[in-house]
Amino acid sequence: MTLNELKHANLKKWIEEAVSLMTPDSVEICDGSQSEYDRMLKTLLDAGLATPLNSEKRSNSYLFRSDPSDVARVENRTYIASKNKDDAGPTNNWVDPAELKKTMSGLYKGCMKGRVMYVVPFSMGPVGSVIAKIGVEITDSPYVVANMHVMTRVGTKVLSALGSDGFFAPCYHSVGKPLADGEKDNGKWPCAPIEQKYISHFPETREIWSYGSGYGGNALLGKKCLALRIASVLARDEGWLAEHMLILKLTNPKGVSKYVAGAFPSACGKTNLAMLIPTLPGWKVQTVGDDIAWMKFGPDGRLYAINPEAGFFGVAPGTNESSNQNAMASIKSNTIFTNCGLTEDGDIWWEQIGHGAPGAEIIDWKGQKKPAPKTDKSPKGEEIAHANARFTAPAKQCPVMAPEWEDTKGVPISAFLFGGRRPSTIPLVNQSNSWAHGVFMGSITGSEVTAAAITDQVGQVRRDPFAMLPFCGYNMGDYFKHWIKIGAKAEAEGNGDKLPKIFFVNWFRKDKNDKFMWPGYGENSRVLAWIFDRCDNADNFVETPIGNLPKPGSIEPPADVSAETLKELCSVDIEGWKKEIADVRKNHYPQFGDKLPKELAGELDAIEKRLNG
Ligand code: SAT
Ligand code: MN
Repeated sequence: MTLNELKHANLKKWIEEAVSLMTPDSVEICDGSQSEYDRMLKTLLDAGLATPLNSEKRSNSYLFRSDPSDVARVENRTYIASKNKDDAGPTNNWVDPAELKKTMSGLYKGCMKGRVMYVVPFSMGPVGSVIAKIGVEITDSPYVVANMHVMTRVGTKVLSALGSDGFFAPCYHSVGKPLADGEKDNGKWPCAPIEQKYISHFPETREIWSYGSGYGGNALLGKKCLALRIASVLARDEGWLAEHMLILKLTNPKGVSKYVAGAFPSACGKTNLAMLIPTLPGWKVQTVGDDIAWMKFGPDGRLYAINPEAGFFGVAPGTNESSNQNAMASIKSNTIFTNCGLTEDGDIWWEQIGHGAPGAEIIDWKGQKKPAPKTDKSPKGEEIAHANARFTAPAKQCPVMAPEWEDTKGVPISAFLFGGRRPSTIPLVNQSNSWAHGVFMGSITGSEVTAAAITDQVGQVRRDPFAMLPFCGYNMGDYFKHWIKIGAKAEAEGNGDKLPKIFFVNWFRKDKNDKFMWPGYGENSRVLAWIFDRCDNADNFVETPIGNLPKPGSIEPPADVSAETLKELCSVDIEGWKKEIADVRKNHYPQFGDKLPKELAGELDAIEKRLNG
């Protein structure tokens, strides 16, 4: 399709404006076909950016190596440019939208010289469903086009759904590396220096402007930018929820199923949990989504969730046949790998893949030859794969996708999980005693910082409310209020008992020797089973000052966990919690000022009183 054939006048006008600003050599409107995907990969091969993998091991799959400055989301270059600073709130970077547009227009001027401008119409959620949102991403990166093909629904079918005047979120993206006459990428990942990278959101106009990065959430604008930051604003305005949550289907030995949604910060094992293989006999987990959930109330008063994505952008290191067999099966073919190692026999490799690398040498994520590791570990600082190396794979390749994963009605959620990497204090599982208490739990979520974002805080515990700290498109205090309101609305309509039950989980407790106390992975099914029964009001809990914990004996310990360790994991560390609460009172809640809902201030007082009582 050509620009002139576009039926949507505003879309056409918006593209024309971008063309005159960015001056690409040509424009292509993406149709979403397999041949288009193949053409993108061919272009990337010709530019020396893609390495085809051994097709006997991984058919139709490619490896990319990014620039070392462009390996993860850049949180300090991510902006929420609402008209009022207060609407972005204390946890977002804010710049006046007019000023930011001026700066970025300067950068965008001529930025696509020597390149093709691809116009990517994409749908978050199944095309044409009432719940889906359409975006159009303009990009000069064929790598982004190929990834968008996997992660979203792309092409002509989206333009048809858009019609001549439908709403779309306009998304600009450029890698920020124009080419001089005759210049080619020649194997060098194009991007701009860090101080020129901008990942900007204009919530009032639903616009996204991204410049300078070609990596993951910085560049695949349907994901964190649209499906979380902009969608969270839409959800606030329209009374629904856009959350950083996996969605899984849990079936008990009697064949009864419930759906669970869980919020965990990036790189805390959402993909592993969503595809878990239970060690508990007779239980089954199937996947609906691994990263994002959009939820609305159904006519029956229950909250229904859809996964707006079509693929997985998963963390590679640590993924292996025992940690996540289903992810390993999902990435056997048609997969894009970024910043993994390359073995002598043309396959990918990463730390904790479960085996050493074959042959004598391996090529690391920076393109350097290294001795092939004999085990699946590398000394610190000498990793073969980057800690945030990723795979991009179609969801439909996952052997345990729930058949209803694309159902436009969504799936009814019975439980919400919140969690993070917490080496101390936080028990294995803890159920809130009310909706407001659950919102309180979500609001104080903390985690050790991972490599999913470029920051100097890796390893430290930081508060990451609802795992949304980097993804909330408005004032986090108002976001808490929105969650309180969702509960109040259900209560007012007599549907309070249909709200999902709320749990806080922690798979990452460590003992005094710095060893994990809980094996995690498939063994987490023991905790899921307890949660399942809790949703049916089973008598499997004890009330404590911090919430409902498992009654002794209600969770059978895994073979390598002693009864004593399990007891410790399921008890209240009163002194640790007093410190936790004092930290919330002193360092966390005050930043929200009078935006902090009184319900949460009340929960803080109440838990403090219970701990002291
Ligand atoms: O934002 S990304 O999609 O790059 C990855 C993440 O943070 O989960
Ligand atoms: Mn994520």
